Amino acid sequence: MKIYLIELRAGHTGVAAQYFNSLMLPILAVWAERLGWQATVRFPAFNKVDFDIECDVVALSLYTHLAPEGYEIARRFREMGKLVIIGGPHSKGCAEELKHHADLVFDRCNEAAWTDTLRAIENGELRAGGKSGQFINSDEMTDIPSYAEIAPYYGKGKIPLLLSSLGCPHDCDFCTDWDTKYVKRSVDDVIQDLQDMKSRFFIFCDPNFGANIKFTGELLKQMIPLQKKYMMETSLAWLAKDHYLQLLKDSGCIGLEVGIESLTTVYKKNVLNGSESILEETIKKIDKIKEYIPTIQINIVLGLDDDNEDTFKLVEELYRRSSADTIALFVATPFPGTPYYDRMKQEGRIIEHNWKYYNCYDLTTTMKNFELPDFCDQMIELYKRIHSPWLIAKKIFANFKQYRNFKIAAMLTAVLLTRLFNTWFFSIPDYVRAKRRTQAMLEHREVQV
Ligand code: B12
Ligand code: SF4
Repeated sequence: MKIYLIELRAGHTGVAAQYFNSLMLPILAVWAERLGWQATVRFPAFNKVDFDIECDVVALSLYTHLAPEGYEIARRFREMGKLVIIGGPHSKGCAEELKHHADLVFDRCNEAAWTDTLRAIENGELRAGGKSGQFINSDEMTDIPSYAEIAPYYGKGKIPLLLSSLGCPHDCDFCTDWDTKYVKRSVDDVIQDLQDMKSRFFIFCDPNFGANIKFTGELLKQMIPLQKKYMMETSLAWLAKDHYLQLLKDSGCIGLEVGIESLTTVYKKNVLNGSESILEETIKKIDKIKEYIPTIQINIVLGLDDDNEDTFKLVEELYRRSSADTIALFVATPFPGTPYYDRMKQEGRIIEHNWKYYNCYDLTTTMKNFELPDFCDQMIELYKRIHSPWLIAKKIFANFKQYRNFKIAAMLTAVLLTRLFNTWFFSIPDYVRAKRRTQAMLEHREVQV
C-alpha cells in the first residue's frame, strides 16, 4: 500500500526553516516501509500539495497556526476517498476537534501504534469515510530509526537534524511538551548516526538539549574525535559549569539558542535563583557561555501576566548589554493541550478562536497589564530598537573582536540584515495590522457585553 506523508509549511516561513525539514515524517516513513508500504514524504506549503499523487493513505502533520489550511487539505483528500491521518503538535489537546477532519488522529506515536494501525488499514479493519474519526492511543515514542534509515526521506540539500533525546523533564506551562516523558537515546546510537552523516554541520533538534547532564557529558566527550560542527536549542540550567562549556566547545558546538523565555516569570529550567535581578543574572550567564560558544541567540516570550511596560525596556537592555548575538521575540500563545491554554480559557481571556493566529506573533488573549493595541505599539518600538542599524553594527563588531572569525561574522551579518529587513517589511506592518484587528475585536466584544 502507499502512504503520502505531508508536513504542512507556512507559505512565508523564516529563513532558517527553509534549510531543514523535521524528523517525524521520515521516521513514520521508515516504519511504514518496514511493513512493505511505499512512503512518499513532502514538506509543501498549502498551494504546493500534490493532490494527484497515487496513494491509499494521507498522513498530515499539523502545527496549530496551519490547522485551517490542513483541514482544507484533509477535506479534499477525504472527498477523493483517501484515508486521512492527522498528527503533530496541533493534535495535542485538540483530538476531539481533529476527529471532525480526519479518519484517524494521533497525539503521539510510537512504532507499535503506527505498525498496528497500518496493519489494521491493510486488513480493512480501519477504513476511510466514517462520520467521525477515531483517536488512536499510543505510548510515547522511545526509539527512533537510525540516521542512515531516515536520510533517504529527509530531503536533499538540507541541513541534517539529529535527536539525542525525546520529550522534556520540565513543565513550562506554555509548551506542548510540558507533560512528556524525557527519554535519552543511547550514546552509541547517536555517535553511529554522526559517523553515518556525510555533512560536517548539523543541528540537534531535541526539545531541550542537555536536559540530562551526565548523559550529555558522555555524548559530547565521544563526539570530540568526530570533528563535526553543530548548533542546538537549550536552557540555561546545565550551562553554568566551565566543564560542560569546555566540552560543548571541544565537541564542535558553534551556536546555541537559549530559551530564556521571560525576565519576569521564573521557569525552573533556567535555575535563575533570584539572588540578584533576573536581568543581571541572565547577562552574566550569557557572557560566560559566550567565552566558549561563538554565536548565541536568546528567545524571549512577551505578554505573560507578570510583564508590564518596563519588561520591554529590560528585554532591550538584556540584548544591548549581554554578548548575545541575536534575539527572537515571541508572543505568549495558548496552544491547545497546555496548562496555559486551560488557564486562559478558564479566565475567559481567549479573544481569538481562529487557529491561524496561533503563530507566536499574533495576539490571541487579553493581557493582564496591557491594552492589546498598546502592547502592539510596544512590540513595534522594541523591534525597531533591537534591530537598529548601529546596534547591529555593534553586535557584528563585538563578535568579530572576540572570535576573529570571518565566516561567523559574515553569517551573523547575513542573519542580522535579514532581521532588519524583516522588521521593516514584515514585523512592523504585522503589528500595525494586529493593532487594528485587536481594536476591532475589543470594540465588538464591548458591544456584545
Ligand atoms: C525543533 C523545533 C522547531 C524547529 C524545527 C521544526 C521542525 N520542523 O523540526 C524550528 C526552529 C524551525 C521551529 C519553528 C517553529 N516552531 Co517549533 N519546535 C521545535 C521543538 C523544539 C522540537 C520539535 C521536535 O522535533 N520534536 C521531536 C519530535 C520527534 O516530536 P514531536 O514533533 O513532538 O512529534 C511527536 C508527536 O507530535 C507525533 N507526531 C508528530 N507529527 C506527526 C505526524 C503524524 C502523521 C503522526 C501520526 C504523529 C505525529 O509523534 C511524535 C512522537 O510522539 C518543539 C518544542 C517541543 N518541546 O517539542 C517546538 C514546537 C513544535 N514549535 C512550535 C512553534 C509554535 C513553532 C513556530 C510557529 C514558532 C515561530 N513562530 O517561529 C515555528 C513554525 C515552523 C513551521 N513549520 O511553520 C510549537 C508548536 C505548537 C503548536 N501546537 O503548533 C512547539 C510545540 C513549541 C511550543 N511552543 O510548544 N520549531
Ligand atoms: S524546557 Fe523547553 S521543551 Fe521543556 S517544557 Fe520548557 S519550553 Fe518545553
